[in-house]
Amino acid sequence: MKGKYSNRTLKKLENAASIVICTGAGMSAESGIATFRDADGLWSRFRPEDLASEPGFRRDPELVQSWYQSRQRQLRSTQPNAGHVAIAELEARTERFLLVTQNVDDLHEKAGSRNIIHLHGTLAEDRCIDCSTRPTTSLADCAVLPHRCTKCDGYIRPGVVWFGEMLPEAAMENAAAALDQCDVLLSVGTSGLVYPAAALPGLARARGAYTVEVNIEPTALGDEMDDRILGSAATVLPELLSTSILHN
Ligand code: BV8
Ligand code: ZN
Repeated sequence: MKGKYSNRTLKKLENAASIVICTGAGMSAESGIATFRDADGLWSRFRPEDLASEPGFRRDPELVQSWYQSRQRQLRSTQPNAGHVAIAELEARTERFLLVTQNVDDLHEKAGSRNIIHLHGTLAEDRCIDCSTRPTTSLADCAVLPHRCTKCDGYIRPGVVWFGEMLPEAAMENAAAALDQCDVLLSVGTSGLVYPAAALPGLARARGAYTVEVNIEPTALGDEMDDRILGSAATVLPELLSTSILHN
């Protein structure tokens, strides 16, 4: 295994006092959650604007609610993979660590990660699109759609950030602050097409961080990084981040 990863990357990881890991949909692929842009991805069946945007939601609330309902229900029987676990274990032994995810699933939490920023919200916090009231029944538990607010009869939406919506208040600020002084940034399982999330690795590099991409295929984001590791999250991360490889 030793020869599999560049010594420079191993050294950087071994000596890093501060690490930021950015994850995308590829992180959850081996847990059975479809990515957005791979051949069988979520977007291959729908256009993002039609589902993951407020105009798309208002055009067809029931279609969008059913899409999120099925994604929420899927999470109930979905487990984190070895990549999620490796990230949580690394966090436990790193002085300063931040996980910045574009994913709206709860697999990093299920694997034990603590210091997480969900740049695009999560599937766990439905709310009324008009009065923001949190419903007592989630979309996943709603027997008959459309699911409406008991207070104002507005439609219930998922607590995710849609295209054209601002990210959560402090999300980018906190992520950028962590990048300011991180020694190593790992970008895992993202095509790097969605902004402002896709700008984070470049920010880190500009501030002196050593940046590494882990992906099953090369991406434009990875072209700008110090190292690129071709492989899957659930295979590479347990090896790359294992104490055996980093401390001998
Ligand atoms: C905003 C939540 C300010 C919902 C999501 C033109 C140019 C630049 C920007 C824009 C533009 N026009 C509009 C914009 C802004 C827009 C944007 O970036 N659009 C893109 C499409 C060009 N961004 C926004 O609107 C953001 N807000 O900018 O606010 C503003 C306000 C008002 C008006 C204007 C601007 C909000 C974006 C958030 C959208 N919400 N998700 C939900 O999940 O339902 S996006 C969603 O898609 C994800 O959260 C994630 O961000 C993105 C998916 O990307 P990835 O995670 O990278 O997944 P993908 O499938 O693409 O790639 C998977 C990768 O994994 C692949 O590389 C694959 O090879 C790899 N992989 C697969 N398996 C594995 C693997 N790797 C490792 N191991 C494996 N096993
Ligand atoms: Zn309401």
